[in-house]
Amino acid sequence: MLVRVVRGWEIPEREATPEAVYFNRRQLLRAAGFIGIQACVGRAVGGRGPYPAKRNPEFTLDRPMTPEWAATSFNNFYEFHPTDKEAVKDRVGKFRTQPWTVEVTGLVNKPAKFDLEDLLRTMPLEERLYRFRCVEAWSMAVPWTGFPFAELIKRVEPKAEAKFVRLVTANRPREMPGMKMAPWYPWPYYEGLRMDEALNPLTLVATGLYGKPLPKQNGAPVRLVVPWKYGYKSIKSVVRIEFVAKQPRTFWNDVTPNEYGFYSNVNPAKPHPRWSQATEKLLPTMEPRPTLVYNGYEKWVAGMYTGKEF
Ligand SMILES: Nc1nc2c(c(=O)[nH]1)N[C@H]1C(S)=C(S)[C@@H](COP(=O)(O)O)O[C@H]1N2
Ligand SMILES: [Mo]
Repeated sequence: MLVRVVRGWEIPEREATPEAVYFNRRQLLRAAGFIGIQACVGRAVGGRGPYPAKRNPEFTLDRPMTPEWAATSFNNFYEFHPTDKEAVKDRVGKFRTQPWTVEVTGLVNKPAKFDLEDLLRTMPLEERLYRFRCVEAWSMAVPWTGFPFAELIKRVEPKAEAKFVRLVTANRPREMPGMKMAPWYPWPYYEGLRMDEALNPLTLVATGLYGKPLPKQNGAPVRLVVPWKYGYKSIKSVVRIEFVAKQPRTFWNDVTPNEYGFYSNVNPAKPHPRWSQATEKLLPTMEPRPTLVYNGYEKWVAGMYTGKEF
């Protein structure tokens, strides 16, 4: 109840308050014990499973890690709220993430239905610090837990004709209140990668964040993380993975084709039709920072491209 009252005065104020001031006030509230109750409750349930996983030292950051409260309270997840990023976390309660099955179909020798618990037991989980850049120009830097997508792909043995991978999010309008608010979108959310992009060692299947299972607002229980591409390629709450011969359609490209392409590689030199991509703003201070080509992952990914796939 207290949280409700607080939100009441936060919302109008926020519109007239610079982001930095707003977020600092949240930090104060948190220190005073008004928010952050979730952390204590989580501990009491017990059984941390595979978390935290061992950190892979290959991936280091050039900026401070985003505080956990910021990365878990400022979310794009249109299925829960199509416009208010701070409302998402308060609207995920009905979403059931257990049990969870990921179906892998299409041009593979070994189609499979993976139980998430089995994946957690059998995949090589590790922690990676990655930069994450939303096309809207905010960015964060967070510790994901997960395994390389390539490990899962190996298990299903794609056929030679498989040239692309298509991924689909859960379709549960009764548990995802944002879907009904925006019925004109082509639900369920879908994304895709070229096969070499899917196999690139950077492409992670994430099941955790900050050494704990993924919060629902961040795509529980399993999502993709493609750190050199704009955030919308990192599809959340994945239920189906299909191996296909032709470049699949993608959600944002279908909604706004002149603004969002298939590749969507981060590029400071290519402005969005409605704003520049030359700088980004770090959560939660919104401090500006130059955008890096391929989000700083050129060394790992530039070899896959001719230079035109932006
Ligand atoms: N299913 C689904 N996946 C999604 C989205 C979404 O609305 N639905 N939003 C995307 C966008 S635009 C971004 S920036 C990231 C945000 O991830 P985060 O909330 O964990 O920061 O998720 C991506 N994955
Ligand atoms: Mo985004």
